[in-house]
Amino acid sequence: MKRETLAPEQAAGVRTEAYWMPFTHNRYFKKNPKSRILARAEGAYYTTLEGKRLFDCLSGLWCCPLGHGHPKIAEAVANQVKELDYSPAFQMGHPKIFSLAERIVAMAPKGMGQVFFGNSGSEAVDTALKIAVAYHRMKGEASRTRLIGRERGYHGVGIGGISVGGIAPNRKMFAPLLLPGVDHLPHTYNAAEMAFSRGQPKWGAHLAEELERIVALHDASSIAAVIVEPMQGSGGVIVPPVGYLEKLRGICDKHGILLIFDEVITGFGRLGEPFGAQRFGVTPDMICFAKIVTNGVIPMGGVIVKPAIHDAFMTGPETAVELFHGYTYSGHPVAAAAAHAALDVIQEEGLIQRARELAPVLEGAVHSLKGEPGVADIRNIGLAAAVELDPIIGKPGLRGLKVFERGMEEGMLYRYTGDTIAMAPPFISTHAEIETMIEKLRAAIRAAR
Ligand code: PXG
Ligand code: PLP
Repeated sequence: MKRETLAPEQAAGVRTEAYWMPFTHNRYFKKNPKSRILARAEGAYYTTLEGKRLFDCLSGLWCCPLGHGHPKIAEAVANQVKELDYSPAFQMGHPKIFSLAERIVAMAPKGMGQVFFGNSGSEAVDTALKIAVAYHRMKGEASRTRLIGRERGYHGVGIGGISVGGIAPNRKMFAPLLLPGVDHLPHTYNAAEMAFSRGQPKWGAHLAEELERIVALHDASSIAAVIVEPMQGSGGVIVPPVGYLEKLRGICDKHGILLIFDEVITGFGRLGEPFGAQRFGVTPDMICFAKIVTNGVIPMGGVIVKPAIHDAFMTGPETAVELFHGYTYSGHPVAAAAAHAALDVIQEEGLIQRARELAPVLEGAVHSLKGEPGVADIRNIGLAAAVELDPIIGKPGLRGLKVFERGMEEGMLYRYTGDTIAMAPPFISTHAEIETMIEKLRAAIRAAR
C-alpha cells in the first residue's frame, strides 16, 4: 500500500486504494473520485461529497423507487435494531418474517404459496435453481437437471446465476466454473424488426419456440427449469414481444419443465403491477425478487414458489430438515422490518399506481429523443427505459461514458452500460422531473459526439 504521491482525494479525507469496487473501472474512478462519491440522499436526489445534487435516474441500482430517507422505513429499521437485531435463521423464527412471507404471497400472482428468503438477487437465483433441481428429484425425476437460461439475461453473479446468464463479459473470465448442462434460449432483440417500439414489440413471439428445439435436442426428461427475466433489465431494457412469455409458459407446461421468472428488477411495482407476472398475465412456478422489497435500505432477496413445489419437500420424518439450504441472514429481522415498512409505504402512498401513471409520461418523453445524433434505439416499459447509442467507431462504451459524465454535470445520475443509457426513475418522481431527466439527456447526447 505504498503511495508515491498524495492523491487529490486524500485532502478530502477519502482514501480509495483499499476498496476494490464492484463492476467499476477502478483505475479511472480513482483518478478523480470526488465527483462520484455520494454523501447523502433524500427523496429522489443524491448529494455528492462536493455538494452537487443529482437526480436519481435509476432509483439507486433499480432498488430505491420510494425515495431515499423515507421516515417510515428509517424508523422501522431503528426500532427493529433495538427490539430484535438478529434471530438465528435455522430452526428459529421471529414474527415479522412469517407475516412478511404471507404479505409477499398476497401481492404475488394467484397460485403462489411460500417464500424462501436470502439477501440478494444473486442468492435468490441460486436458491431457485437449487430448488428446481431438488424438486424434480423429490418427485422421482432425478434426471431433470438441465437448466435453460437466455442470451443477454442477467441473473446475478453467483456461479448458478452466471451459468444461466447470457452476458459474455460476466461469464468468459470464469468459464471453467460455469455449471455443466446449461443451455440458452436466443434473446428476443432484433433491431430491424423492433427498434423504437413503444412497450412490447409486436415481432418476436415465435422465438419462444426455440425452447421446443432445445427440448428436442436434450429430451424433456433431462430439463429441470427455464429461467428468464420477464423484462431484461441489465441487458438494456429488452421488452418481451407480445405473446412470447405466454408461449414459453405453454411449452414448459407441455414438457413438465418449471418456469422461473427472475423479477429482481420487475418485482414490487416497476412495471405498474406488483410483479411482471401480473403485468404480462403469465404465472411462473417460481419468482425471484430482491431490491424494491426493502426499497434497497437493507439487503433482502428471496424466491416465491407454488405450493406444489414446497409440498414436494414435505415428506420423510417430521423431525428431519427438508431442504438443505439457507443463509446466516435469511429472513433477517432488520430486513424484514424494512420490507414491512416499504410495503406499507407502497400501499399507503399508492406507489404502484403512481408508477403506472408515470409510465406514459416517461414513454412520451424518452421517445422524443428519436432522431438525436447517434441514437440507435429507444425501448421502454412501465417506469423503465433505455436509449441505445451508436458506439464511437473503434471505442465501444466511450459515448456511454461521455453521456454519463455530462449527465452528472447536468445534475443527473444516469446508468450507463456500454453505450446504453438506462433510466428507472423513482415512483415518487414528478412529471416535471421525468421531463427534465430526458431533456438533460438530450443535451448530454448532443454534447457527447
Ligand atoms: N437478477 C436480476 C434480474 C437482476 O437484475 C440480479 C439478479 C442480482 O441481484 P443482486 O442483488 O445480487 O445484485 C439482478 C441485479 C443495472 C444493474 O444497472 C442491475 C442489477 C444490479 C446492479 C446493476 O442494470 N441487477
Ligand atoms: N463460510 C463459512 C466459513 C461459514 O461458516 C459460513 C456460514 O456459516 C459461510 C461461509 C456462509 O455464510 P452465509 O450464511 O452468510 O452465506
